[in-house]
Amino acid sequence: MDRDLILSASKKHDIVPGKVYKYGTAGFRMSADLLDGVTFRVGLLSALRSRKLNGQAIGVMITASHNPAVDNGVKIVDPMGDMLEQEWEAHATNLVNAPSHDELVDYFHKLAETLKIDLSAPGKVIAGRDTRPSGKTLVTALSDALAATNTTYVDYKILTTPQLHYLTRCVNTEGTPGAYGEVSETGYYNKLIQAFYRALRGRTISGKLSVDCANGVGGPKLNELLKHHDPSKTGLEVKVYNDDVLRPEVLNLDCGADFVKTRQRAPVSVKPAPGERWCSLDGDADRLIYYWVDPETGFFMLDGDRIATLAASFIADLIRTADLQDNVRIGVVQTAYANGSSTKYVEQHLQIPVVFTPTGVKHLHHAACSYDIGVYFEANGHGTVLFSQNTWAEVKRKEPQSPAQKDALETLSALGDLINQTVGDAISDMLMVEVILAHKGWSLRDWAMTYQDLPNRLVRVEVGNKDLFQTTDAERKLSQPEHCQDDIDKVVKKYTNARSFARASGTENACRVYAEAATRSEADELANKVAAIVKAYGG
Ligand code: 16G
Ligand code: MG
Repeated sequence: MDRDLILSASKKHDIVPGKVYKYGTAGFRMSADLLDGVTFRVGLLSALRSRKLNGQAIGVMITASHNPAVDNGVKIVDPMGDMLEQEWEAHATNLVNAPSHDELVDYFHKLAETLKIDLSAPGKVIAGRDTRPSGKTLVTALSDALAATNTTYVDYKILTTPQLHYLTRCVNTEGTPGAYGEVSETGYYNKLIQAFYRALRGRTISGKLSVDCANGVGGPKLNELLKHHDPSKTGLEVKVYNDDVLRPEVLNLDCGADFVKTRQRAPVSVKPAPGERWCSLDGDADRLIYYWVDPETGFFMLDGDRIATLAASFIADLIRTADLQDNVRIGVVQTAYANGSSTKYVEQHLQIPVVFTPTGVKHLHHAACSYDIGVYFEANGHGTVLFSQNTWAEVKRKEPQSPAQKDALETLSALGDLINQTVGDAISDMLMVEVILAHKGWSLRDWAMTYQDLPNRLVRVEVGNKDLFQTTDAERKLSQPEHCQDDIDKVVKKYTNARSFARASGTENACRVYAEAATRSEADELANKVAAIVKAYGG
C-alpha cells in the first residue's frame, strides 16, 4: 500500500485539532463540521478491518439518528451486519485521534503489523447515509480513504441504518447456504413484503396505520416499501406523515420516536384522532414507538418494552403450539431503563427469563444471541428478535401433527424472515407488530391492557465530570464515586415499589437518572432526590 498516496489523501481531510474523539455506542457522532477527517480515518480503519476478515465487506453508515440536522455521525458494521467488534472500537479511537497526517499513516501501518493484516490482499467496503445534507461530503472523505488504500467500494447512497446492515450481511453471504437476501434495496423490500404476506397467513389487518417518519430517511424508504405492498392482500392501509426530506431543518424536529418517547406526546404537527393507530420512527429508522389517543385518558404510548412483551408472548405461544418448547429456548434482554412492570410481566406471567445488559444495542444483541430466540428491545424502541441456527433447524425439521401446528410453524418461519436479524429495524418491527396484532385480533388498547407501567421519570443531570460515575450490575448500580450508591439506596428504600439508578450518558456530556415508583408524584420526587445526590457527587 502506497504510504504517500494515503498521506496526500489524508491532507485533504483534516481533523479538528485539540478535539478528542471517541468511538462510542453510536460510533463517532457530533457536529457535522467536525467529521470530515474522522470519516476519512474511519475509511482507513474499515479498509483494515475488511482485510483482517479475509476481504469480507465492511459496512459504513453515515447518520446521526435522532440528533438535530446539524449533527452527523459515522459507524462501522461488521460482515454479518452486527456492530463493530468491541476491541476494534479502541483501534478506531486511536486511529482517529492521531495528531498529524504523518502519525496517522504510521499508526495505520503499525496496526496492520500488530494485527497481522496483509495490506496487499483485497478489501471491500459498502456505505450508506441518511438524508442529512452533510452526508454527501462525508461520503467523499470516506471514498478518498478507500481509493488511497485500494479498497473496493460500493456507495449505496441514501439508506436507513438497518438497510445498510441488511446489505452488508447479504453481500457477505451471497451464494452461500446462509444467503441472507438479494443484495439490493429492492431485495430488502421484497423480502420484507413476502414475509409479511406469509406471516399474516390470510388474516387481514383492520384500521389505518399512521406513521410519523421524523422527516428522515424512513419517509422515502417506507414510501418505497409501500410500492411493493398490495393492500388487497393484507388490509393494511398506511398513511405516511413527516416525510419531508427536502428541508433538512425539520429532521427530528418536534417529531420522531425519540421526541415521542421522551416528551410522552404525539408529534407537534399531527392530530391523531381518538382511537387511531399511530407509530413513529426515528431519523434513521431503527427505533419504533406506537401510540394512540384515548378519548377519555388521552395520549398512550407503547414503547420498546411493550414491543418486547408483545413479541415474546406471541412467539412463546407459537413455540408451544408447534410443540418446540423443549428444543427452542426463548429469552428477553432488557436494560435498566425497562419499566419494572414489563420485567415482572415477562418473568412471572409469560414465564420467560429476562437478562439485563448495559445500554447500547451491541450489548443487548450479544446477550440475545445466547438464546434460540432472543427478544431484545431498549425502552426507547430500538430492538429486534434473533432466531438462532438451531431454531431454523427445529422449525424445518418438525413434521406438523395438526393444522394448528402447521400454522404455528409457518408463522414462525415467516417471522424469522420478516424480522431484521442484523439490527433493530423500525420498518421491519412495525410489520411484525401489525402481524401480531392481526393474529391476536387486538387493538392498541388491548395490547396496552396486558400490564400497567409503573410511573417513571428520567432526569438529565449536568455534572462537572461525568467520568466519575462508574457502574456495575448492567448499569443498575454505581461502583464510583464511593458512597454515592449507598446514598441512593437509602432514598429508594423510603418509597413503595421503587427503583432508581444513575449512569453517565454515552452520547452526551451529562448523567442520567431514572426512577420509578408506585405513584407519579413518588416517581418524580425520587428522581429529583437521586438527581440531587448525583449532582453533589459530580465534581
Ligand atoms: C445510542 C445507542 C442507543 C442507546 C443510546 C443511549 C446504538 C445504536 N445506539 O444512541 O441504543 O439507547 O445511545 O444514550 O447502540 P445515552 O448513553 O446518552 O443515554
Ligand atoms: Mg436511530
